[in-house]
Amino acid sequence: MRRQLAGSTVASAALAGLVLAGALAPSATAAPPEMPGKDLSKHVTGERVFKHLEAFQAIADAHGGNRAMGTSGYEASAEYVESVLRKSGYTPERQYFTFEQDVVDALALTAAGIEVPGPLYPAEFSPQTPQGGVTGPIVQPSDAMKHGCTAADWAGVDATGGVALVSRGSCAFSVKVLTASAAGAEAVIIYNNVSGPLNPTLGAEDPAYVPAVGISLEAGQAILAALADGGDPVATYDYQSHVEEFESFNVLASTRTGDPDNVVMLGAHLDSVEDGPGINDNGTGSAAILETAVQLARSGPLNNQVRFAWWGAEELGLIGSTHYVNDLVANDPEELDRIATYLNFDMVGSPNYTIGVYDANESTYDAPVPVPAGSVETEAVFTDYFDSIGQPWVDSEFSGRSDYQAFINNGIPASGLFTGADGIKTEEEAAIFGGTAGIRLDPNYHTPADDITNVDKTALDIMSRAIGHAAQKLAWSTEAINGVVPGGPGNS
Ligand code: DPN
Ligand code: ZN
Repeated sequence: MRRQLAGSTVASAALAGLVLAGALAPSATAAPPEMPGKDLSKHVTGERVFKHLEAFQAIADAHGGNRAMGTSGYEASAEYVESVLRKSGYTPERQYFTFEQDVVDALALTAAGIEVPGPLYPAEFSPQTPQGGVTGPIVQPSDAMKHGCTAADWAGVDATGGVALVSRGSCAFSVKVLTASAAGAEAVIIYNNVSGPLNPTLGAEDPAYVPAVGISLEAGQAILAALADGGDPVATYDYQSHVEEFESFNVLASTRTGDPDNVVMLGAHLDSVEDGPGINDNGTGSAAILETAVQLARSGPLNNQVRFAWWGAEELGLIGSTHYVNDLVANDPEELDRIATYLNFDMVGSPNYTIGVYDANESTYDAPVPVPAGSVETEAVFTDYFDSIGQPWVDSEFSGRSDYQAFINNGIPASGLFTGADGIKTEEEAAIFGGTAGIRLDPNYHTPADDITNVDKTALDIMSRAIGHAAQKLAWSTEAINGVVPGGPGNS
């Protein structure tokens, strides 16, 4: 029924084109059906999205400098999103969830007379220390690289009661910890072998582990320099935590029109880290889908329903999006099946940006996660758009490192856009997009400097328009992704 209606709309639009376009008429008749309504890539602009970013910045400023899970800054961010949505005719809903999380009671490391600069990352699955910490002589393996991967690396070293200082490299963190502990060490400090912090995991629990902590290469070098300077060769590592239950929520809103049996989802996490206002990460994605919702509500009837999600507690481990998907898996699997595809936007205004598209077709990166059927076609919505306007783009690894993870783990196709976080810009990328090679794509990632002054407006504009375009295109048809024909059977 609707298929015919849509067809006749297209025919008359094409006819109008024929009359107006004159000489262009022959190619116009061969063109695929045009989407009706105004072109959202012209309306979801960086300028409009930036207004929402200013609101998020003002919220952070008024609430202690961040918008993190569980804070009044998060609540105010949600209220802002909800109020904009209501003005556009949406009925936003909160989906509350609870989860358990470690709360740190004590975390400190001193070595060779210095307080070791953070961040300190207790290795995942390593035990806590007693209160007051573990104190012992600093001991290092004898291998040249200080990797400490084999018993031989510790042969001839008296590590008993010591705090082992080892470098990342050659073997798993768990092997380093077990080897040092077998040699008699009571704690292990692992420093990075490349610039930047180290957040190690030991993979699983093991009673043979001793407390272990990851530090940056720079912090490791500071310890070695202090030792060389004659600092007291003793270290104390102190770490205790306990588990607490927290509550947070997602904000969800669906278009009033469009087929609820064939839903296109757009999501962005609304929470920041505790350390900063989170304007690029992820005010940008949140603001871009908010403006997309506003503009889509004004763009006329839709074939498919579009659902927007502002996820909570992403920064604590993709918790809100995982809750949403797992809840559907457990309680309403048919509703999950109605989701045609999921588009994720996490950081779309990085100061040293690349225009990145999640590489679902694995043309550049092998994906370390499942890539559901339809993801390749979802990626193509973005890449075809960029190609059509002559905008260069690069692949960004389809890594699952954001809120699309739960969707792809449950067979929902996905893609998304990303301008970069802690990755280093290559010379090639600098040649394409400008910016500075050799430094991070977002030097302010997860710091207090991730603020409104450090968002790149060009990147934000390019990405916002692409998001508007993708929403509109998929609201028109997901046929390429899941074979559902607009207005076809079961789709009215
Ligand atoms: N998940 C990200 C965050 O919110 O911090 C950013 C990120 C995604 C970083 C993918 C690296 C790769
Ligand atoms: Zn993020």
